[in-house]
Amino acid sequence: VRRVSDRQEDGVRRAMGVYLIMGSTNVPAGIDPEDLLREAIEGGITCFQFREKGSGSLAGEAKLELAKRLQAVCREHGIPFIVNDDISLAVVLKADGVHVGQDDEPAAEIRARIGAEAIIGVSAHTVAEARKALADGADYLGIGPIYPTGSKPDAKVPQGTRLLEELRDAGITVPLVGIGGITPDNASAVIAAGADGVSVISAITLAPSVRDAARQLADAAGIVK
Ligand code: TZP
Ligand code: MG
Repeated sequence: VRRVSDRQEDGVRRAMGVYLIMGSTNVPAGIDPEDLLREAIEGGITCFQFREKGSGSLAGEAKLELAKRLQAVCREHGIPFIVNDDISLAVVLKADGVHVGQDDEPAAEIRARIGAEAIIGVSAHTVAEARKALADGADYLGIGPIYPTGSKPDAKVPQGTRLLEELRDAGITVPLVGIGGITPDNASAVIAAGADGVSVISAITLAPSVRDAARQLADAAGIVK
């Protein structure tokens, strides 16, 4: 299996800490996604995923332009820029990685397109899905939804922190990030269950203070700067 090197795995694990996911539809009206991202970085996020998805989302040139702007901000600050689903976009932009779900291309095929150095994340909902993704060469797994989420209409039933615990009990040591309904109040439970970090949309994008929310999540996740 072709996976990132051990040295890179440390970087991936650290990047999972506070992993912001965002597309244009997650951003409140009147706010520039670039400004929101900058503020989240000031607050301490460690990774960013561009997820342009769902009704009202951008396509074509507008999607490409926004992706480039957000990637530039990430580069300025040394934050990994991961693209959700759109492998071609990731290749064109030379993104740091991609994140895919169970219905997307298998990681092994993605690896052939995106290159040996890129980070591949896969969403998994069962131990079997996790093992398959790892066998295919995934570098980290997204586990969830942990708690109920308002950000993904087709999300599966929330399963709490159980799968995280099961995966660690099964001896799986790869970087894991929890997702779904995670907030500064419940983030420490996700870490305690075995996650290396927390990924969030609304806890940051809809927060009264994006900076404070990111900082609180970083504290709860035990991020050491
Ligand atoms: N996958 C599982 S839950 C989810 C995704 C993309 C949405 C997470 O959004 P929020 O607002 O952090 O619950
Ligand atoms: Mg997908």
